[in-house]
Amino acid sequence: MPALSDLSFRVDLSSGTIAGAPTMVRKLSDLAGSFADRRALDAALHKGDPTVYSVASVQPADDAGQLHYGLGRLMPGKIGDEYFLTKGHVHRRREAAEVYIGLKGRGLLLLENLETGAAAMLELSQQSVVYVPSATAHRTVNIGSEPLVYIGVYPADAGHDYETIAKENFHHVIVERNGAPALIARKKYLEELNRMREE
Ligand code: PAN
Ligand code: ZN
Repeated sequence: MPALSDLSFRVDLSSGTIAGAPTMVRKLSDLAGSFADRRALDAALHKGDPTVYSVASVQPADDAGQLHYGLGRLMPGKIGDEYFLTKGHVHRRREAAEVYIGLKGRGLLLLENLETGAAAMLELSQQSVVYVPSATAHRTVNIGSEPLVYIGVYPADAGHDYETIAKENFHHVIVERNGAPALIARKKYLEELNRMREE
């Protein structure tokens, strides 16, 4: 654990960085398995491979009882009708919860409880805080026109399980419908896409 005097960090909301903290970047090509509309994704990748989001992580100590946090910065954009999103995960230690604090921009958190199948989209913007309970997969989406910036605080021993999500993806998508975000079952959305393309 660093000295008490070294535990304050300055966050830069415009760059999404924290002085002294490592930043991880995910590009569109890293999210190939995340978006529903493969054709729209291929078309976008043909034009380039932009950064979709970054996370600057502060991890002062790793033992149980400690906390880690990440400053996320998610760019605005869409693949087909689906808003730019994070990969999403469930915590490896299923009981580990998380608190998301919105700092800038307009976003939503997609939550899916792995045990009950319940799903919801919750506001994540400048004046909202979202509690992510145990055993709940979470993915951030940007529904605005500027970068969405937020902090997620989670137990140091939570761990990130991306494999469970990679296997089946989230069962819902957040897509733009009549100019507003809508939560739709992935299966239904894919059926709609196929039907539209057959016509
Ligand atoms: C967040 C996420 C961040 C990026 O700090 O790590 O939003 O999303 P992915 O980790 O799914 O790529 C968090 O939930 N940490 O536990
Ligand atoms: Zn998390």
